[in-house]
Amino acid sequence: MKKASDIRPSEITPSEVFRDRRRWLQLAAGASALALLPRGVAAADKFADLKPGAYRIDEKLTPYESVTTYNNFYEFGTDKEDPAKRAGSLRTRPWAVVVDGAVGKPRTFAIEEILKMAPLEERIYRLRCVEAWSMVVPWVGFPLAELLKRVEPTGSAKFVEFTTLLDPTQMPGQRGTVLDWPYREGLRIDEAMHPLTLLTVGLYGEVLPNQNGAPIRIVVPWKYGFKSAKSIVRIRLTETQPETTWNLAGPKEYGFYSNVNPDVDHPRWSQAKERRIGEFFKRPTLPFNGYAEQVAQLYAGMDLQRYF
Ligand SMILES: Nc1nc2c(c(=O)[nH]1)N[C@H]1C(S)=C(S)[C@@H](COP(=O)(O)O)O[C@H]1N2
Ligand SMILES: [Mo]
Repeated sequence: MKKASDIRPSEITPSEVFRDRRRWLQLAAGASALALLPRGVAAADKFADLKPGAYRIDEKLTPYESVTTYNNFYEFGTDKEDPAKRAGSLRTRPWAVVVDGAVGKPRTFAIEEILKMAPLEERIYRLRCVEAWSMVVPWVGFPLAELLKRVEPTGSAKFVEFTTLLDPTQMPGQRGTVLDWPYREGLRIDEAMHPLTLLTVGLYGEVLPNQNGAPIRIVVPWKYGFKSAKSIVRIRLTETQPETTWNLAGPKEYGFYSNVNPDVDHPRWSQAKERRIGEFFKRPTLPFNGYAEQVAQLYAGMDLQRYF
């Protein structure tokens, strides 16, 4: 690892600059600023030796404070502020992820094994919520494909299902019926194997705060945010298209594919524009959230109005 004094200014990434500023603000403001930090995020939770990953967009990062206090995580309530306030009850150790279904070598991975499975990289992705707001987040993780390869998917594996932890004692929102718990999402196998699909364990160089889906979540940057399931405990490969929570909740509003598409409106609002958190004017939404060059080929010949 490099010492701080060895790093030339040109090597310092925006997130490092931001973290330094935040550290300084904490020192300046003392305990009151520290109280804003999600529980469990301390100096020891920083990742050492993070490499800038292959995919990094050159747009202003959404501030750490917004990324960690404006969240959708219905297991902790439906208001954007609820997860940051209430997700402290989630216990992220011990944690394991079952990977099974249509695979040659089904396995349960302890979170510690996953953290050492492949080099962790920092990737700066757009996140576009179906509610027509967006963020730019420096995630930490590695391609989901790395993990899937280890369990040897069979020839009949066509889809991948992700399941969030089910435990109403830790996740108070699960005591209500706002969604059909546990939260489930799914991808086609080629989408899951695509190098952009990130198995995510951190953001801003630190372990994921609970409200962002600790200790492990998926991030699929060309799809609406709800496809990116948080705090997952199971990854199952299937032969048929899995049921998904939001599609069950509103099949006319939330399709299985849910690729970001400015030409297919939500029945109750337009998807043509989005508000970047922290900005006043809306900006146009890009097909596949700006990742068309990388992923449009996956959908060649498909009617994207029908398969929305
Ligand atoms: N288990 C679970 N995963 C979830 C959600 C949820 O409510 N529960 N919300 C989704 C939605 S709608 C979005 S926009 C993103 C938000 O991720 P973030 O809070 O890290 O920005 O998480 C997604 N993953
Ligand atoms: Mo979302």
